[in-house]
Amino acid sequence: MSNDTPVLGRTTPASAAPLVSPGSAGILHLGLGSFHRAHQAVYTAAALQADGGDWGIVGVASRSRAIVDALHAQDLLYSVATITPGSTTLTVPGVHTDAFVGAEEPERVVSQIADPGIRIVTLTVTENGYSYSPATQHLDLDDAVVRADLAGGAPRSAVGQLARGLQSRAAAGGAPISVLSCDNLSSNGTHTEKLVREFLSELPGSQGAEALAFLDRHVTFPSSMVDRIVPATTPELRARVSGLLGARDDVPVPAEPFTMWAIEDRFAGGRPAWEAGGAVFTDEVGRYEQMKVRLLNGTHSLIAYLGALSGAGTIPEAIALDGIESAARAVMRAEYEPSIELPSGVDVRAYESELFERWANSALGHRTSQVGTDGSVKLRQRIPEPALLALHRGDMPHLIALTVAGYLSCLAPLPGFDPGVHAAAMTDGARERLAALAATARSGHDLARRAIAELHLFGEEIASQDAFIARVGEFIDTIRRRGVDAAISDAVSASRTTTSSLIDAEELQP
Ligand code: CS2
Repeated sequence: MSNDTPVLGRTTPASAAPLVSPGSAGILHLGLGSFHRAHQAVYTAAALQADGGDWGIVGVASRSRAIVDALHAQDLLYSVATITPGSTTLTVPGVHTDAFVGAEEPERVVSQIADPGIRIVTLTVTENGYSYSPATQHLDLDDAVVRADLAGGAPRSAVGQLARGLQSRAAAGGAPISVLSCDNLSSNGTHTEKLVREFLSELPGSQGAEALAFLDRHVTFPSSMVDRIVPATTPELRARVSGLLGARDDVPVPAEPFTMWAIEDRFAGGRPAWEAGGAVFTDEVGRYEQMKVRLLNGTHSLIAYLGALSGAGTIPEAIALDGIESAARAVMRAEYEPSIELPSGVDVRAYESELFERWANSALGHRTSQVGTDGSVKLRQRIPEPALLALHRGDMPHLIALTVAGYLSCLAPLPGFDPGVHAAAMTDGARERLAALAATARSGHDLARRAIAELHLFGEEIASQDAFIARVGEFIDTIRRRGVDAAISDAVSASRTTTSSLIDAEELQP
């Protein structure tokens, strides 16, 4: 790309015309990361093209000034690169009317939520961004940021910003609004509402009362299930996109062709015609979420941890390994499938075989370290409920136990065990606490017991499941002594011979 190449922007011939003008925002979005830009923004572009409306998006990056500066330098335009091994297709959504950094201007987040022109607040702040305790599932009152937000400082947590914004909105007349979580949390709408209500209830005296009454009457929190694999952008992608576009784009977003959005249709102040982009409005969002969070995300975590331990830097490299493919099939069929109620009309075999195709998309370069990051909060969503269901019906969920063993082996290796570079690249808020436990653990079982039973890493109920904890411990020891392949093969054969297993062992074959 030569220095004369123009930067993507409204006046660049290469740019698609933006679909919105400043001042036409109806949506405030918290979490201006890649996922939002390749998912909700694309659906909103389709809605605006089909149906118009004042549904421009004001994007709030939680901390990153770099993304906000880059977007402003490009008149808030960027491209989404839909990638397969044989093709790269570009689109420029053009739906943002403004962007700013929430950590720098928290009061602006509050006043935007109070602005009657804004009728929906959407969120992609990751599983980590909801300030709840994984052990109790309630607002984390031990978190220093939550405590400061409750004490009345400019709010820094997403829940604090939502609660303070809704408080101002209630005081300013209380125009109806909806808050739409787009993160991989089960019952994400209900969960977000619970946390906002807990925040308001914790305020001293009757400070939160007006806002709580406003929530009862004019605020809805629809749940939604979002799905699109969006890896991190690389310098190589930037160069490729700029070449194809004929204009420099510093913040393109790579994404797979597959995309899905299932939403509960409960919007207090109206909504864009997102169905124009293929969104499904349904009363069965809970089922979609459960299917996706377990079959896709739960299995994704297994692939990421076992892959990293096998030396695979990317998900397609990992799933190409026979042992990991068998483990992925076994965990889906024997442990996740029995735990879900399928949405009407969904063919689970077709859904699963599509998942294997999506994971095999080698052009995406989706890293095992990206999927393995933040396991302490992600696994809390993906693992305990299906594991407990299996345990309560008398089955050991060997492959879920192996996933947890893979996670602990990556993040908290026992002394003398090196999980490799891909595990080292995973970041996790619990890493330090887990490393301290591992440093003095006498065995895999000791480590598993401390993490699950003492730290309550996966909630309270599973903390008392001794047989499960022992199985996790055995796998940690096997990984350390005989290698990850041996642990995979033990888990897959144990899963096949589980006497009360709901499925025929033959079905585990691809
Ligand atoms: C992944 C998800 O990083 C992860 O934990 O499992 O981000 C996954 O790629 C998306 O949920 C796909 O929709």
